[in-house]
Amino acid sequence: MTSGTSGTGSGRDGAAGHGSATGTTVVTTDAGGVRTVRIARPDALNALDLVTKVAFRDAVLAAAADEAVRCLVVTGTGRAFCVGQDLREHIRLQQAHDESLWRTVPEHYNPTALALATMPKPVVAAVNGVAAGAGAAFAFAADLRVVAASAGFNLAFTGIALSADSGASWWLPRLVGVAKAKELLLVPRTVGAQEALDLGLATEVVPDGDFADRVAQVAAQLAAGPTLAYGAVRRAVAYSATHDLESSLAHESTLMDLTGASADHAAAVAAFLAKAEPVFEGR
Ligand code: T3D
Repeated sequence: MTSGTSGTGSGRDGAAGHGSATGTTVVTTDAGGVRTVRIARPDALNALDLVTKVAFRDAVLAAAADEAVRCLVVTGTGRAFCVGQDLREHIRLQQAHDESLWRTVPEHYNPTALALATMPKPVVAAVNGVAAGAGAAFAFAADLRVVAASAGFNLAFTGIALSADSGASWWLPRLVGVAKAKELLLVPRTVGAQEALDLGLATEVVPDGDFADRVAQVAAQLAAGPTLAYGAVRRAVAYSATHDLESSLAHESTLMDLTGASADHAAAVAAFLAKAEPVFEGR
């Protein structure tokens, strides 16, 4: 396993970080096909200032593009996962009439949200603490949300008179239904881990003491799985959300052709018939 400490960019053996006056705010580590991207501003509850937004986006895009990465884990440091926009920086930029404020959704949040949702490999949100605003939306884009028992979600946007961004309005109704989505957006509060599990926001709740081990176990299992098929499942589910049955059947057919011709499929069928454990190469 390697970990990064500074600088921009990412690599299997290095960091995806963006140095700042206060040091590195996004750190990547690699272990056995699992890329972990960790927001590291614990004193600010991992709020997204400009430096962190850029570093996080670039780290997520790098994980998406790297074929050696077979599972991405996004997480936070300290008592929060990520509380969204850094409101201290935000007010400073507002008061300075800084135009970069208006570019942050299209330039930072949207590419990050899209890459999390569409990269051809599984994504796990390891929700170690409270996830708010854009932070919650990024967690919603993951396939699995492993949530620490002390963590929670807060759809904070309207609390500061904003609508919703980073896909929050897209994911929420799909995860919890339209009525609950509106309630959580109109009357923001911190939804605790157990309620999040009951609602379908969390896929799993883990005692805090077991959290790191469980995340590592889930991620390792996915990284050792049939990556091509996982990516195809992501595409199929996303496609079906906006298409009718007939189109979705046709799309499934295309993806079955793709995965049916894969090395992993042939090897897994042979392993099944030989009553052996399959070994997936990810292709
Ligand atoms: O440019 C654009 O287009 C805007 C894009 C916006 C995208 C967004 O993400 S909007 C949503 C921004 N986030 C929020 O509004 C969340 C605000 N925070 C909260 O509602 C609460 O802090 C939490 C529910 C997340 C956690 O509550 P709690 O009770 O555990 O902690 P706390 O006491 O409220 O906060 C602890 C500290 O963190 C506190 O600072 P202090 O008093 O200890 O010096 C608080 O100010 C700070 N903090 C929390 N959230 C943020 C933050 N500082 C800066 N930015 C934050 N987002």
